[in-house]
Amino acid sequence: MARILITSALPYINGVKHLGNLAGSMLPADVFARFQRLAGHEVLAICATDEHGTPAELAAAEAGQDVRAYCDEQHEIQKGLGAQFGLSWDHFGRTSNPENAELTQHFAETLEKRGLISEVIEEQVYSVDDQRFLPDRYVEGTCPNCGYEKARGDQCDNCGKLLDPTDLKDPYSAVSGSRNLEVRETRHLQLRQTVMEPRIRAWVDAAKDWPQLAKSIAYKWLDEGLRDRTITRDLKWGVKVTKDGKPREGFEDKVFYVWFDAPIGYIAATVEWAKAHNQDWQRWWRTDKGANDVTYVQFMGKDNVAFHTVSFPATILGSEEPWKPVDKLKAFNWLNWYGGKFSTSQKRGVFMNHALELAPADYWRWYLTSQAPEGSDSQFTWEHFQGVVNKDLADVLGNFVNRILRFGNSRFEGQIPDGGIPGDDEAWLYKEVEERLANIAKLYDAMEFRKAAAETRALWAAGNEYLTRAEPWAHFKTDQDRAALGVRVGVNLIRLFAIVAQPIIPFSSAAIMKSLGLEGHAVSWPTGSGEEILSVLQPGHGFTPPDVLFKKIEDEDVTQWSERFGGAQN
Ligand code: B3M
Ligand code: ZN
Repeated sequence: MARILITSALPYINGVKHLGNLAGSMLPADVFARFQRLAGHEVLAICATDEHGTPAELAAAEAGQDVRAYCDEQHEIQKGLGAQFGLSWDHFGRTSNPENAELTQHFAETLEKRGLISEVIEEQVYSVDDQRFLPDRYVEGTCPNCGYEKARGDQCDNCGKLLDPTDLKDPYSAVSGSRNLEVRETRHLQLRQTVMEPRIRAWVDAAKDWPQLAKSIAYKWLDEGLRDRTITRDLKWGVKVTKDGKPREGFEDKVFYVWFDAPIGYIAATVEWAKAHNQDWQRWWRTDKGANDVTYVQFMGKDNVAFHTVSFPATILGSEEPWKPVDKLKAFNWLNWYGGKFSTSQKRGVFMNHALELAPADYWRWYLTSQAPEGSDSQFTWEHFQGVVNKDLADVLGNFVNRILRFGNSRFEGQIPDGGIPGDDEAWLYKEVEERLANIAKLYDAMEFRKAAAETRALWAAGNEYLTRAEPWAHFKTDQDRAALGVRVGVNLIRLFAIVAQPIIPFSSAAIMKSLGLEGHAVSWPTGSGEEILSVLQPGHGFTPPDVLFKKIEDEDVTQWSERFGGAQN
């Protein structure tokens, strides 16, 4: 039994997340966590809302709310949506909690003692009309890289380039729209990443288990050369800057940069979890306290990779304290919305709350996992969503469950029948089951989610193929034992299908288990020979056909949804 720590990028607090956010971090992290639990490992799955920085302040201002009140409300909303999507976090914390402030201040003070932080005078954009500095997203303007006119001070949403507010052309204040801006001097703390560069490079070189996308992004940054990075901002909302545990002189009106405290939030949320459940967080995070046998896996979209392969490692390695660094970093490309981008700020695409009004969580989970933007970006369209769900869930899995349980119900009184001797058809099936189960497990371990879903579907399809070969309904009149064998194997297949489906479609998996009278039974990833796996449920075991498992998505639904949410016309 291994111990696996799983974190997914912390969703910003600034509103409900869209399906792209879900597909590129929270959902695959959950699928992975569920699989590893099934496989018998000790898993700790941690997430939290990322509540600091300009995104939070700007969203609160737009909502006309005090930022703390806004965060309280949005945290509950995101937590609730996560639960409705079946995201099985062990803990969903908040970076605005005291645990994170304490750790963030600890890291900054420790890094300073190691000579890795320096106080510098910086030039920052200042708005004369707003009488304030405009860090990060408080300033917008034209991207120097691609010419996009609504680029934000920290990053261009169009081309993805990370920016400094002073890089923008024709800048204006996001608060007031004022163009009466100046560059003024202000005191800040910098993390000396330049000093850390060889150390970080050596660490990336040694990282054997990172999938390709993460590794190539890490090298791109290292090869461009690291820059010292300012880790404080002229803002009110955030973690206060301290020295020796007291407010730091000259920094009374400043806080740490959100990207400095957010990854520390992974640790802080684990501390929250430990307090809530009387557990030991250090066992997961301190290599001197047992975390050396933890495998730590991170999930995130590609735009977050640099922060996790360079900046956060600079923080924890630079502290020279025995923190547990990431072992495997899984990054995702974009899920696109009709060829364009999902966008929170522009409210384009489908958001988690609306998605649940349209279709059950499992439809989304299946679609977003089987079409995960792994090797390249993937494209969402309503027709594609309809096609995938109807084919895979309704036609392949749902149809199998219905055929067997209906037939078993009408011909064998809703109980697994005895009789029949396994022959060629069963031998073929046993082999299929063994091979596909091994493949699925291997693909999950490698975090190849699209392929794991495809192989899961192939296993379901093998069930249908078995029925085509064994034809229990055709044999019922002439050879009842053969029909009985088909049903017995079929019902066992249903149990197997529900278990292997559990990481991706947990709600449907539970519904199927319920129809087999196995509601709430502890399950684990099936091991043993195909024959053993398909004879767990014995003659006499009762079942009830479920109501419609997967209602098909109709053409009218697609028409309606396209009208409501747009699509091609965007
Ligand atoms: N909140 C960005 C994002 O949601 C950021 C991730 C933080 S991970 C520590 O894309
Ligand atoms: Zn750009």
